[in-house]
Amino acid sequence: MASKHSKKTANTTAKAPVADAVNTAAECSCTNDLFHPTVEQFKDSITTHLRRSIGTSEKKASPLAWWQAVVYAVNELVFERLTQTQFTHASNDTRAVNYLSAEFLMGRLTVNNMCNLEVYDTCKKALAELGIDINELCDEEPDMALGNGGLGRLAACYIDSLATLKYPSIGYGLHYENGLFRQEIRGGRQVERPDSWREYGCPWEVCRPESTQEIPVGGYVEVQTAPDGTEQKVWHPAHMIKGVPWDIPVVGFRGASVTVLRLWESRATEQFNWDVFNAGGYVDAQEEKAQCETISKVLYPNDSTEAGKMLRLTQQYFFCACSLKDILRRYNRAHHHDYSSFASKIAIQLNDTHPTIAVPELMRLLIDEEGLSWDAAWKIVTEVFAYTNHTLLPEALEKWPVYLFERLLPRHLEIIYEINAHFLDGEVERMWPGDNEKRAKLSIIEEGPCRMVRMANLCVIASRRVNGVAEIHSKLVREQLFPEFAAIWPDRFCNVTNGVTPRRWLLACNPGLAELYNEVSGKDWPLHLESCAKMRPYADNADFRKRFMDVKHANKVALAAEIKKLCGVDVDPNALFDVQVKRLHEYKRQHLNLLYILSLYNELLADPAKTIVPQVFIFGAKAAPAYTLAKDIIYAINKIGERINNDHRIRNQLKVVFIPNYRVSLAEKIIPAADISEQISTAGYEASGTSNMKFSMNGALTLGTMDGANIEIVAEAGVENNFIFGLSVEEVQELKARGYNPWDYYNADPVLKSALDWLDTDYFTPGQAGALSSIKRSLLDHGDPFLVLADFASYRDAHKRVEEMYKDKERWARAAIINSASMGKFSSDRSIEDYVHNIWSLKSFDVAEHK
Ligand code: 26Q
Repeated sequence: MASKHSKKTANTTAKAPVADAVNTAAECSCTNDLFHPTVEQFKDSITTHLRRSIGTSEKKASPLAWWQAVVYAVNELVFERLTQTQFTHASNDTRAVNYLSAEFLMGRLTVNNMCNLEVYDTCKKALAELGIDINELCDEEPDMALGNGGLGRLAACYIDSLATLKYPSIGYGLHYENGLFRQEIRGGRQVERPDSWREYGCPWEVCRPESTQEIPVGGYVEVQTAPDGTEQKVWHPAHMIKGVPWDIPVVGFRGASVTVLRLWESRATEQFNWDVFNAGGYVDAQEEKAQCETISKVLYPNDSTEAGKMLRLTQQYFFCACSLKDILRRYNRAHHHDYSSFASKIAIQLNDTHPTIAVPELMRLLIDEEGLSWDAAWKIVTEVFAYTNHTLLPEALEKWPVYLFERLLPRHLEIIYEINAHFLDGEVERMWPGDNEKRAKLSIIEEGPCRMVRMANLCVIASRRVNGVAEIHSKLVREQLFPEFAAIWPDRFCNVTNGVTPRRWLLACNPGLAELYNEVSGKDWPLHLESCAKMRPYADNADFRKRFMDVKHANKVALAAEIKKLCGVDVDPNALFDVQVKRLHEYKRQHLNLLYILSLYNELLADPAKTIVPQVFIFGAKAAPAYTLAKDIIYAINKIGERINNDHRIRNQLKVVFIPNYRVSLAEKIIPAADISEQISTAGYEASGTSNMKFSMNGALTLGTMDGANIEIVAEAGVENNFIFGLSVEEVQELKARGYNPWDYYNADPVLKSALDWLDTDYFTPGQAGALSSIKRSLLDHGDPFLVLADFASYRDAHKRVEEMYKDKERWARAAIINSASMGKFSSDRSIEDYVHNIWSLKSFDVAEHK
C-alpha cells in the first residue's frame, strides 16, 4: 500500500530548556496526514501478503495465516508512521521518557491497532468480501500476557497514551518466552499450563540484532590505584549475556505517533560458547547456553518462593542493564560522551521497584565506564529517575538477600553501600543526629541473620519523584509507608491517579456504546474523554436510556454465549450480571462475595416461594501457583457454582460462573456486559484498581469500598449512582488497633454463621466434608487479616440496595449513563499529562513526513 501524506513541518522549538518545554498535547494541532486505504486496497494488500509474505493462497490459507496476512497489511501503515516518528524525534534531539517495567500486559493488538488507525471498518468490509469474519479472525491472536495484572496492564495503557499524545517515549521490558500461565480448571481446581504466545511467531514484533547488548554478570571487583593515586574499581565479570531486542510498535490514536516497546531476549554469547566448545566442553557449552537463555524464559507470577529468586534478580538486572546501555548508546550518538545535558534529555520511570537495579547500574556505567566522578554521576542519577509505588502490603515490598548481590552483582553492591553511607551520614544525620533507630529504619540494608537490600528505600533515595497511584494511596505512601523520607524530602512525594486507555477499553471493546458516544460527544471523544460529560443530560432522556441499555443488553447476550461456550452454563441476559474479575488475593476479598452468595442461596432455599432479582455472579481470577488459600477460593467458587447452577429449586434465579483463564482479551468481552462491578477490597489495601474505571466507563455501577480509585470514581459519578459499603481506611486502622476479633461477628450474625458453617459440610463437595474449610479457618482461626467478617453485614445490605435499584429500570439506566459519562478523569491520557507536568517535563512533537 503506497501511502500519500500531506506535508507537515517538524516542530522547531526542541532546543528550549526543559522547564520551558512543557506543553499539553491538546495545544498541538492534530496530524491528520494518515493514509486510509480503501476496501479494495486492503483486500489487495491482504491477499498479496497471503501469497507473497506467507506463501499460501486464499483457497488454502488457515485462519492463522489469514490473521498474519491482515497483521502484515496493518503493519505497513504502522511502520510508515514509526519511521516518521523516529525521524522527527532524532532530528529534534527530543527529551524522552524511558518507561522501565518488568511487565507489559499488551493483550491482543489487531483490533486495537485497526481502531487507532481508523481502518477497522474498512478492514472488516475487505475481509467480509473475502469471506472472512473479522471477529473470528481476531480471535486467532494469542494474548501477549507479559504481565500479572494491574501494574502490567497500566504500563500497556500508558504506552498507548504516550503514542497518542505524541510524547517522545519508549517502553523497556523483558521478552518473556512464556507469559503468565494459562489457567485450566480441572475438577474445580486451577491447573497452570505454559503460555507460549509466540509459538508460531508474533507478526507484530521486529527483531533488531543491530542493537544487541552484552551484559556482564558475576565475578569479582578489583581495586586498582591509578597513577595519580586515586582508587579505581575494576569489575571482572564471570560471564557475559547477550541481550537481543524485539520491538513492538504501538500506534497512537489516528496514527498520532508510534511508541516502541523494546523487549530484551537473553542469549548466550558466541564467544563463551566457542571457548568452552574448543576446550572440549560441548555439554558445558550447551548448559551455559541454556542458563543464559533461561533468563527471559518465564514471567514470574506475583508471588515468589525462595527457590528461583536468583533468576528473578537476574531478570531484573538483565533488562535494566540492556535498556540503560541502549539509552546511553542513543544519547552518545548525538552528544559524544558529553554528559552535561543527559538529565535534560532523559527521564527514566521505574514501574514499581522491579527495575530498581537500574539505579546502581547507571552509577556504574557513568563512573566506571564513562569516567565521571561520584558526585557528578549521583547528580545525574537523582535528576533522571522517578519511582511509582503500587503497593502498601509490607510482604510485597521487594527485598533481596545481600549474598545474592555478592554472587551476581558485586560491583553494584559496593555502589549501593556507598549510596547508603552518603545518605545515612548526610540527610539522616542532619535530620536526626545520632539516632541509630532512624538509621536502622531508613538504611537500604536491613540488618539481621540474612542481610537484605531494601529496594524501595533505594528507589526513594535515588528518585526525584515518588508517586502513588490514587489520592488515598499516595497519602498512605507519604504518611505511613515512607514518613521519614517525606520529612527529609517533602516535595519528592506526589500522586498520579491511574487511568486506562479509552481506545481499547471503550472504542475497541464496546463498539455499540462507542457509536452512542460519537453521536453525543462527537468523534473526538477518544482523545478527550472529558467531553463524554456531554452525555450526562441524556440520562434524563427516556429514548436515550433505552438505547444505552439496549447496547448493554446486546453485550450481555454476547457474553452469555461466551459463558455457554467456556463454562457450559446457561445464563439469562435479562438477569443482573454481577462481575468480579481480578487476580485472586485475600485482600481483594473474592471470599466476601462468595459468603454473600451463600447467604442468598440459603435465603432462597429457606423460602422456596421467594422471588428475587435474577442474578448471575461472574468471576474470573488467576491465583499465584504457590498461594494455596487463593487456589482454595477458586475451588470453592467452582464447587458452589456447580451446586447452585444445578439446583432447580431456586428456579434459575441465581447462577455462579467462574470463567477460566481470565486475561485481557476476556476482559474486553466481560466488562462491556457488566451491570455491577465488584471492587470490594479491604480499605487501604488496593492501591488504585484500574478495572473499576473500565467497568464504570462501560456503564456498570460500582459495588465497592472506599478504597483506591473507587473514592475518586464515586466523587466523579456520585455516591448515589453506586453502592458504597464497609469500613473506611481510618475505621480499618482503628479496629485493628483496638483488637479485631472475627468470632464476635460470627457469633452475632446468624446469616454469616450459617454461610461459614456450610463450608465445613460436604454439601458442595459430596463425600468430602471439609474440602472448603480452609476458607472458614482463615477467617476465624487465623484472625481474618482482611476484615471480611467485619464488612459482611454492610456488604449484604449494599447487595439488597443493588436489587432494589435494579428493579427500577429507569433509575438504573440513569445511574449507568452518569457513571459512563463521568469517567473523563480516568483516561490514561490524563494520567500521562500528570506525569508529563509533574515528573517528566516532556514536550510533544507533531510527527513530520519524511522521505
Ligand atoms: C515481585 C517479586 C517477585 C515476583 C513477582 C513480583 C510482583 C509482580 C507483579 C509483584 C507485584 C506485581 C504486580 C502488582 C500489581 O499489579 N499491583 C497493582 O497495580 C495496579 C496499577 O497501579 C493497581 O491499580 C493495583 O491496585 C495494584 O494492586
